[in-house]
Amino acid sequence: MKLLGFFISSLSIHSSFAKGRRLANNSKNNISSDVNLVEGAKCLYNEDFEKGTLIIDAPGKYKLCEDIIFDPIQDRTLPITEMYLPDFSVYDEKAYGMGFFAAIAVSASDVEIYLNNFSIEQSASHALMQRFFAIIELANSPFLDSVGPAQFVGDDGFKSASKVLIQGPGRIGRSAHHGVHGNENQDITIKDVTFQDFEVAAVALNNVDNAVIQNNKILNNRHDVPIIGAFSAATQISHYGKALRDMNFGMKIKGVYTTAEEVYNSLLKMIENTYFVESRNKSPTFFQKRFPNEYHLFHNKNQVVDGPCYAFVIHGKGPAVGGFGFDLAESSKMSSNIHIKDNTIDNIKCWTNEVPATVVDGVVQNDARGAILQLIKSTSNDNLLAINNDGTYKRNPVADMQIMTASAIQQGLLDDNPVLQTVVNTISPSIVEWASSSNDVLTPQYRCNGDSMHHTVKGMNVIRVEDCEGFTISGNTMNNIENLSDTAFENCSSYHLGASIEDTTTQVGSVRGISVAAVTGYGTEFQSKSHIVSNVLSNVTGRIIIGVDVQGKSESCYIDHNNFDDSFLPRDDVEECYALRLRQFVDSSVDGLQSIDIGPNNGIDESQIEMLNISTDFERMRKLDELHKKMNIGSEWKLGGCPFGRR
Ligand SMILES: *[C@@H]1O[C@H](CO)[C@@H](O)[C@H](O)[C@H]1NC(C)=O
Ligand SMILES: *[C@@H]1O[C@H](CO)[C@@H](O)[C@H](O)[C@H]1NC(C)=O
Ligand SMILES: *[C@@H]1O[C@H](CO)[C@@H](O)[C@H](O)[C@H]1NC(C)=O
Ligand SMILES: *[C@@H]1O[C@H](CO)[C@@H](O)[C@H](O)[C@H]1NC(C)=O
Ligand SMILES: *[C@@H]1O[C@H](CO)[C@@H](O)[C@H](O)[C@H]1NC(C)=O
Ligand SMILES: *[C@@H]1O[C@H](CO)[C@@H](O)[C@H](O)[C@H]1NC(C)=O
Ligand SMILES: *[C@H]1O[C@@H](CO)[C@H](O)[C@@H](O)[C@@H]1NC(C)=O
Repeated sequence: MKLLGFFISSLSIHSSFAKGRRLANNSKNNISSDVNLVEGAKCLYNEDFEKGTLIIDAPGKYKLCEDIIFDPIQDRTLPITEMYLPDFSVYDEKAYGMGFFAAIAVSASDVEIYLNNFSIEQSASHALMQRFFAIIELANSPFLDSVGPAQFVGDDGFKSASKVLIQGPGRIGRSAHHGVHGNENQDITIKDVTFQDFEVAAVALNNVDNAVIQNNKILNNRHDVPIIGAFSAATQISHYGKALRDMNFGMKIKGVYTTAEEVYNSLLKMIENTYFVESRNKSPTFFQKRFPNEYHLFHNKNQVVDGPCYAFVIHGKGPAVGGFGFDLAESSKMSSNIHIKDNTIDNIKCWTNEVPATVVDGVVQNDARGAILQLIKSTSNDNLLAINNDGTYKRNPVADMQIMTASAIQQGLLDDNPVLQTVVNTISPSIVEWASSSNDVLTPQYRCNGDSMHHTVKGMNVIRVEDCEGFTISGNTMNNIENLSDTAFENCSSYHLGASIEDTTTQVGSVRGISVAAVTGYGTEFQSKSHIVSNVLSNVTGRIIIGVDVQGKSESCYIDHNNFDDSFLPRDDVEECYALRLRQFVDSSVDGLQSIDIGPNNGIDESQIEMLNISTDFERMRKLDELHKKMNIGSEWKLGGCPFGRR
């Protein structure tokens, strides 16, 4: 497998060399102000991305030499669900088993990428079909070993990038998840970049040491997302459907013998119809009229991602999918020395779409890829997806395929392999039996506070720093921040076990400008405090709004000169609004070494500071935190899927 990595790197370097000639002959590429910076850098063109992800696994300097649209169609004659599948003789089956997760994957040290005043983005079609994506992934895999919805780490092991510079001017555009994403990185600098049209976050780094995110400009997150998470579930499960079709699988569904081929064909048709609507730029009205079933299952009424939504996230080890941190983690699992400075963040709209998760014998029912078996939507009057009012199974091609796949796995008919892993499925035999029958009645129990993959819902957090020692968040402006979430689902029998329990009624979340949790100062002596200074938040929409939220047992932090412009108050839709929120158990005495110091220049009085007294919930809080940490270790993920789903 070592050879494979080498092969890919030589492939990418060769193609870049070939392009070098073009630069010399193209005076429009001679961007004068940058020429010194990018001297010796290899030009990147669309051609470098035709085969898929550009893998950078050796030190080097690169620059964009034209606007790049990542659209790696491999074979137009295949169904849309297979058009973009990587060539596994070139790309690692495990890392790329769920498709091209990045335009550029950097797994080396000393790499400089100059955007060179050009842009790089995912095509709208690829963004539709590949829902997990980063323009730049700072590793050879999007997840650590045994973490995530499948096993992504190949025989080469997980390799992360260090000493990476991503330098603007230039634009990092459309991405189904992140602009830049990484795990376990060191020395990452992202400067002067314009970010636009990312769905989850412009930058998300887990367990990073020494990062500078400075002077970047976020114009907006993506506001034309056509579909919700359920569409991703459809495309992912379709690959299992194809395998089941090829082995002539069939079973009773709702009392009638049904072949995998029939279900696969209907599912494919739905995906193709949705692709048609997106690729021809058809209106939602057209979508609804022409393809009502597809519209009912997949249409995104808010046109923004229906899950977690940030500008910048710094987190400890492991993916940021659980609740907010509480106790300080051990140093090796914390990010350190982070600077988020002088960024302009504008026009962020988020929709926390709570997906009620069916629970059987204490276990959340998710399919082989970790997507929830969705029986109902949390809101809207037409909310039944896979259950009828009388409690019988309601057919739809996505649920049918999830059920068939579960049944085949339970019968031992699907071997676990890197491209079609089976361990993640938790759909139980009793649910399969229910769906097979025409008149069995299910009285579902719904677990709330999770999204379509049962990630903990956390509301909106524009800048989130968590599990971190030593950070400066300064000089950032956040303007036009809008909450589009619905009210929380009411018929919950339990709540996500990884959720913050400070207030379950805020399960679809508050709007936080800056959230820090389980953070401390620089260095082990705590002599130098972390800083949250000179940030501006303005024009925020939401029911509960908090300018700066210091969560968990955070310590050693200085907060001053922040300006929360709440001149828009009072407003009917805003129920609670605080410039600053602290927990009573944190030490906020001025000048204490480990205290949270509130400076005199935040322009707020006591009425704008909320002190949460959650002492009575301490025990539960601690239990949750243990789960949170376990997840970060990664051992829980060996079971597959979201570890909380198992409890
Ligand atoms: C410059 O390169 C383009 C291809 O990028 C080619 O079509 C053109 O002929 C070249 N011009 C010269 C003067 O070499
Ligand atoms: C490119 O820029 C360099 C440095 O500014 C300049 O010397 C050179 O003439 C330029 N070349 C073209 C083709 O514009
Ligand atoms: C980048 O491009 C814009 C217009 O596309 C131009 O106004 C600007 O001067 C360029 N910046 C640099 C550094 O070349
Ligand atoms: C405030 O933000 C909302 C939504 O983001 C936007 O529609 C509105 O124009 C903004 N208002 C001002 C005064 O900028
Ligand atoms: C909640 O449960 C009640 C009683 O079972 C039912 O009448 C109501 O429709 C449910 N609401 C939703 C949103 O499912
Ligand atoms: C915090 O809440 C507990 C229990 O509700 C109460 O006993 C205690 O007095 C409260 N502390 C403060 C400072 O309000
Ligand atoms: C967004 O915030 C949530 C949680 O506070 C509320 O329940 C929603 O009603 C609110 N949505 C809108 C559109 O304001």
